[in-house]
Amino acid sequence: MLISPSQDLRVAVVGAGRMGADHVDRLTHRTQRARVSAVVDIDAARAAQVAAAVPGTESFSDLDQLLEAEAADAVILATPGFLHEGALLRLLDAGLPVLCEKPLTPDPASALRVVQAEVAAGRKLIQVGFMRRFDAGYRQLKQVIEAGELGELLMLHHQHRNPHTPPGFTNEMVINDSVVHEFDAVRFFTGEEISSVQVRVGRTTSLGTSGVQDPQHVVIQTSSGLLADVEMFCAAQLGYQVNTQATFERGVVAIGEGGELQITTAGRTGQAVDPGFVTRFREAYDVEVQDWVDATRTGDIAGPCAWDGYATAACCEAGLASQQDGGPVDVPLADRPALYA
Ligand code: ISE
Repeated sequence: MLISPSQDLRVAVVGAGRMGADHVDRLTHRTQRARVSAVVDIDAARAAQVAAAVPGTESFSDLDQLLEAEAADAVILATPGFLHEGALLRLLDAGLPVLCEKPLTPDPASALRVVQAEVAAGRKLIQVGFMRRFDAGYRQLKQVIEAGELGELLMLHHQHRNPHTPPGFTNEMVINDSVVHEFDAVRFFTGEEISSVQVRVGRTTSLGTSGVQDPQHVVIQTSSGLLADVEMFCAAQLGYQVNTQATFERGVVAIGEGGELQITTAGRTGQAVDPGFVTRFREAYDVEVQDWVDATRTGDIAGPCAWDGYATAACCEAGLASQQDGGPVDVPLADRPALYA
């Protein structure tokens, strides 16, 4: 699809929950060369309420209505993951580009069906919303790895801490909702597939959801043998923290820590901790959406693709299997189609 330079890309936001509403705000106030043309949510009142914030925006309660009305050039899909497969297959069929919030789908079998449908369509229409790849620190660390100035990358250490667990939180969500980002980060930093995943649990906080083992310790091995470990702590109470330390042959590079204002007041000194991922990664989301808009206008994508969504879903499945007995579990992958070479 080629959009003429004088026209804005018409974007429909499908799913008007927290992330969907955040994308409507971003597209309206901070994104160039695009506008929200429609909001879709199964809750028609919610869709209308979010659409009302942007004059001239239509609202629909169903994706088919949007497609019939031809009210969008592209879609941001922000519904829960279990609804993604059906929506993505319909969007591929309609030839509409889509930025799909993670996960691509909740399991590798359905993710592979989406990959196969895109391969059959013959072009990349799906970008997956792994927004950390657009974070300045992540990009700088990737450059340091590629430049090789500090020698070979030897290990990665990740800490991922959420303030609280939402109602209904489960052990599976620790991996599928949160560690999935670390799987993508390790693949992004190393450029390699992950070959095995091991999840171990030790002491559990008394401040989380009953029945959920938290924190969890995840050891990831890539195809060349690099080891990465993750402390995933979902009810950490302290705010939202995402840090990575990369150990090289001749040094260590840390991202996520420091760089913020050092504030001294009322007998204490230190740095503020972000309340959640929407603020911690606000700039990354902005860059992600702007790059996606600009690539979409020329018929391209600008970031992680459906294959990345499939590969991380396979890692999650191995993580869930490892949660059962704590042992390492291999990550089997289908052959990578030429479309994703
Ligand atoms: C949440 O769903 C996200 O996607 C955040 O980026 C992640 O940091 C958090 O752990 C998840 O719960």
